Amino acid sequence: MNNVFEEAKKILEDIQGININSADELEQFRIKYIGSKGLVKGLFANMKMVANEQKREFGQLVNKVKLTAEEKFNTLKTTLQDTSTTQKQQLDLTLPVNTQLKGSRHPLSIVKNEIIDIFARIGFVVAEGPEIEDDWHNFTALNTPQDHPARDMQDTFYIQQNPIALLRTHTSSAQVRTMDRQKPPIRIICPGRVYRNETISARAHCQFHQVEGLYIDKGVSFADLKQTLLYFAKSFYGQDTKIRLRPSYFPFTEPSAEMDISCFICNGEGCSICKKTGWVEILGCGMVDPAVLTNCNIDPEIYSGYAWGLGIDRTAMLKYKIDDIRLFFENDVRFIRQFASA
Ligand code: 2NL
Repeated sequence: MNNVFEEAKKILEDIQGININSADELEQFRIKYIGSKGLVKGLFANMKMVANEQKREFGQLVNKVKLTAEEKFNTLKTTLQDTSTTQKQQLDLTLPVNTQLKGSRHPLSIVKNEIIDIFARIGFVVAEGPEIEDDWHNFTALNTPQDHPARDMQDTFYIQQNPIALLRTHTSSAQVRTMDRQKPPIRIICPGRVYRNETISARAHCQFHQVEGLYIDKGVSFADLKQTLLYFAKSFYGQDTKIRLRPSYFPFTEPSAEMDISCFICNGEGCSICKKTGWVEILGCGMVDPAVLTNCNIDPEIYSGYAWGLGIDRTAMLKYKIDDIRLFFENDVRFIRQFASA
C-alpha cells in the first residue's frame, strides 16, 4: 500500500511548495485541495485501501495534509485581504475631488469663431492689427475729418505721452494696414477688441469687440455686398432669415446702410427683442468711399469694394439672450460655464 502513502506525501509537498499571489490563485488552490471534490477528500477515500495495521499512520498523514492545506488557505486569505485594505488606506483623502470639469470657451470667442468660419467658407481670411493705433490708421485714412465727433475726447482714449497714439475705436484700422501692404484682390475679416470712452452700463462698455469685413477687387458692386450679407445672415441666424437694408451714414463708406434681419425670436410677430417691429439691426455696411481707397494707394478708378462691421458683444447678447454686457468682462465661471458645448 505504499502507493497511497506516496500519493499523500506528494500532495503534502505540493501544498507546502505552492506559490499564491492573488485572490484568484487562492480560490483555485481551495477548489483543487480542500473543496468538496478536492484532493484531500480523495485521500480520505483511500483509507479503505490501507491495511488495518497502517490505518492509524495513514490517518495521521492525511490529517496533516488537510491541516496544512487549511492553514495555508486561512493565512493567505488574511494576507491578501490585508493588502487590499492597505491599498485603500494609502488613498490621500486630502486631495481635491476630481470633478472632471471640462473647460469652456468664452461666449464672445464662440460667436467670433462662428463668424470667422462662415466667411472663411467663401474665401475671406483673418487679418489682425494693434490695439494701440495712430491717428492716421484709426481716423484720417478712413476719411474721418479732423472735426468729426468720433474724434472727440469723449469717445476716444488718447495716450497722453504721444499726441497721435490712441486705443483703436474700431478694427477698420487693421483693414487700412492690410490695404497698405497688399494689392487687390483683398478679402479679409478683422476680429478684435476696440475701446470707446463710454459710461459703463448694462448696454454699453468702454471695451467691446468687433468683426469687420472688407472686399476690394475690380467690379465689386452693392449687389455683391447684399448677397454676401444675406449668405451670412442665413448661415448665422438660420436659412429662413430675411434681410433689409436701411440708408445710413459712415464717414468711410458711400453709400452706407444698416442691415436688419427678420426677428429670429418671434419670426416677425413682434416681441421685446425687435421692439414689436419684427426686425433686428445687426450690422453697418457700405461701399468703401473712394477717398479711403486713394488714402491707401488703391486707384478708385480701377477698384471698388464693400465693407461691413458688427459688434460681437451685441451679437452674442442677442444670440444667448444676455441682458448685461458687463457679464462678458467679469469672467465669473458660473456665467462662462453656461456656454460649454456638449
Ligand atoms: C458698425 C459699422 C462699419 C465699416 C464698418 C470699413 C472699413 C474700411 C473701409 C470702409 Cl477699411 N469701411 N468698415 C464700414 C461700414 C460700417 O461698421 O456699426 N460697426 C459696429
